[in-house]
Amino acid sequence: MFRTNLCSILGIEYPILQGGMAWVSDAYLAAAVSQAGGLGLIAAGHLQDPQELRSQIRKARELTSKPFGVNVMLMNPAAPQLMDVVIEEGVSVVTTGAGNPGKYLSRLREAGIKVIPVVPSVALAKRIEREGAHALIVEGTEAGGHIGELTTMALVPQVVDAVSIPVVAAGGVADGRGFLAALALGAQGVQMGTRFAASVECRVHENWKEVYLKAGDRDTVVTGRSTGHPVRIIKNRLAREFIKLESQGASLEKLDVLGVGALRRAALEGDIDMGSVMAGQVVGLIREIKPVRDIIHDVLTQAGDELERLLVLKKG
Ligand code: TUI
Repeated sequence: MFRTNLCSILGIEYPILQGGMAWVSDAYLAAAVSQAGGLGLIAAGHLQDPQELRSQIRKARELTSKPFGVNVMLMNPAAPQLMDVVIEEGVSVVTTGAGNPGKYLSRLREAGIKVIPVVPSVALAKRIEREGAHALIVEGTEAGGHIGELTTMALVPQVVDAVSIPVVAAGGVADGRGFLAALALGAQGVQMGTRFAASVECRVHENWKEVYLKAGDRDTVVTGRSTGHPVRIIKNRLAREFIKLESQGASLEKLDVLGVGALRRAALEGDIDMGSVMAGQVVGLIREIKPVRDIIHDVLTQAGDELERLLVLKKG
């Protein structure tokens, strides 16, 4: 069902990737998604100790024999050491975010690891294809966390036209309608973050999940535009104070005081007031915390139903 070439490249059943979310997606979530036929990703964005990543990878291996991946956030100062561990452990797939992974590509390829960088533009997509990526995650500004400027709807078809490797659409996808739309734009799969964070298997703090259930379409906001590192989070006291400081032209140091540790505070400690609750704009679609298996099943079923409806429309 909806099997694409991406499934063969990654050795997965369904073309659904789980976003690698720092402090949110650990070995348990990644293994659950892979076990259900998608591609789970262990996030390393928050890890400073490479040995911690090693034990996460080994944990996931205990939980599933299916392929899974690691997401390395390139702004993390520990990224080079984390890449070493990924190579030593022979993980199936690496996704990267927040930068150009060019300098790691040949080593990862030589180790037989599939590399799927997140790109926010056509220019970077073309460059990374030339450098040897196996596929690309094209992420629109609807996504949660660190984001680019263009929307998924506008960016995905432009990248699809510009490259010949498979494209995975991310940002704004949380159900079967988004999945089908992404395929219609030429993507061979989707990546979902917010939807999988709101799963039974995700070990993020319960307060975070509660926030997702209550949130509506206008409840996210972009912080950090003035710093050059825009981050979409739930509108809370932290977001309001951060944006106020930015509008007053606050220094990076001052903003850092508010921002550093904020994601950990929300995800681990459940501080949903002064913590950074990252979420995509689709958070308004999250109405239930579901098991990962049901999330994937429901996406595929809804996509099938919607496709049938469109085919009836086409017949007129
Ligand atoms: O990486 C993400 N989203 C993330 S990472 C993260 S961890 C964190 N962030 C802030 C504070 C504390 C922890 C939270 N969310 N998404 C993938 C993504 N990558 N979105 C946009 C990009 C991107 C941006 C610029 C990729 C490449 C790029 O290249 C610039 C260049 O030309 O080098």
